[in-house]
Amino acid sequence: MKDVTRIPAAEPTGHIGIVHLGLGAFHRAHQAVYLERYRLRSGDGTWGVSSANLRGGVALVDALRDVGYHYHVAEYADRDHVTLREIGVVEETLFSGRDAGGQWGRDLEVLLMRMISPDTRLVTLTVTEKGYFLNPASGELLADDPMIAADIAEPQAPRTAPGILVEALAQRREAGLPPFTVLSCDNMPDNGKRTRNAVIQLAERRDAALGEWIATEVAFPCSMVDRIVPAMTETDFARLAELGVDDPNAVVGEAFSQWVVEDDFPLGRPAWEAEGVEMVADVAPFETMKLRMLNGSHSLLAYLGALDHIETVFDAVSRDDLVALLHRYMLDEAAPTLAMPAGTDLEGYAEQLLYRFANDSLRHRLQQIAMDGSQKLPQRWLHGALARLEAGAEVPCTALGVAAWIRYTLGVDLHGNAYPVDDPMASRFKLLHEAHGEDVEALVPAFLELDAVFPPALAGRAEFAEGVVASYRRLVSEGLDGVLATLSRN
Ligand code: NAI
Ligand code: CS2
Repeated sequence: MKDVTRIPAAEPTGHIGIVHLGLGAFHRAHQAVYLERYRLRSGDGTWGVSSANLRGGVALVDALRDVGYHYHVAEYADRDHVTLREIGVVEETLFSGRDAGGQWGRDLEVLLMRMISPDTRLVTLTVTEKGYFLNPASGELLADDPMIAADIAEPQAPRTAPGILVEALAQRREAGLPPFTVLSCDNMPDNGKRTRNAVIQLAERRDAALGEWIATEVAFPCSMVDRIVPAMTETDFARLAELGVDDPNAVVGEAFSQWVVEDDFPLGRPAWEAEGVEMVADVAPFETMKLRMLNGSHSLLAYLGALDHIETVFDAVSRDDLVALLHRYMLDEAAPTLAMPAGTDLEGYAEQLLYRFANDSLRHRLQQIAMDGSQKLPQRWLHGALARLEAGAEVPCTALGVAAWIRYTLGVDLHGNAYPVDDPMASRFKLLHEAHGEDVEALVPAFLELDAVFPPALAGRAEFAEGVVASYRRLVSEGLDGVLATLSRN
């Protein structure tokens, strides 16, 4: 018998205090849930959200508008225990991407108007790691990227998240208004600092004084965000229908949720601590822990599992050998690189992660996690691996992960099944595979030379390159079973 808790939405107030960029599944199942719970408990209706998509997703924007913006979040502790929340705190949805006719910025004017309203005190973002247009390894703005070049050429008609932030801040400055606070909720290291870099470097190309003003006046707190929210599948919608929820805009996620936020909000913020938001002075230890242990493990499962045609995280952790690999990776290669506050139980955290990965109600597809590896792996594996190697330790699990990622970018798994490689650098990978084919001794170094992904200090370590070459050979010749058996013996 399912144990279902149903929680209706609070009354809408029409009072927008937050603008969000990136109306994806995570925003709807994480930030919006905290804000809905805050509104329900406190009765403070001044933090309604206007949420915009800048890249695709116009159908969702319009679908939510057509139903008065309410949608459902199903929070699964497991397949028999679910909390069904109705969310009403998102009170406006906007689209400023390119539409089917090739036109950009349908609702850009309204979006900017919202962002320069004195009521708007906070702008939050979930635009994925690539949505900041930063070099993943160095964190520098990709000024040559065509999207950023377009925003430099036409700053009043921005298309990117950094461009929209710069234009809105420029208008607030001209109007003599204090700046809103910018809170990134994406899985990037030092996500607040990186967002600040992107915005300042773009603003400086427009007006040095504007760049200076943003550098001194705008707060960009960092945050660690955590809740597993897979992309919806037909199975998910069917399960919700069984619970009496017919909602095409619904999202599912695990019951677990965490949000650790640097407390730097000059214009104020919701008093959301009672909803479990942890306000801290320094987020970095928590961010690094989560990125290296949780997301690092996710990426290991994604590339090794996808190459063996495994579909979901749940399916992957049903294999003892993959669970053993994660355990070893987390405790031997990730945890030793972390500087956590005294009393932090990293072994307990690792066990909790394995428990969360085994949540049988989530169909978290490995291919979704495998997306954008070039943007994800520096913070998930590579910075940690370099620290371990510099400490004189070995990183066999990470070397195997990197080998699996390189093989994954070929676009065909070990059983001959093809799949699309979704990554901003996919065309570059294709050229490398075409150039080197099965010559692993040449292919691996060619990938390690990608300094947008691999820190040169890591790429230059012979023992790391040799470990990746050996793992690649074993993966191709022995398959997943064989390579994991060999690793467990060493
Ligand atoms: P999603 O696919 O549902 O939504 C992605 C969002 O990013 C969409 O709004 C899309 O328009 C926007 N976007 C994509 N590329 C963009 C670009 N170049 N410029 C501007 N906007 C862009 O994905 P989801 O699940 O919402 O995840 C989004 C991000 O949230 C992740 O990349 C990650 O950083 C963060 N996150 C996700 C978690 C999850 O379990 N889904 C958990 C923790 C963090
Ligand atoms: C996942 C993350 O898609 C991915 O890369 O590793 O979205 C992961 O589910 C979240 O960070 C969990 O908080």
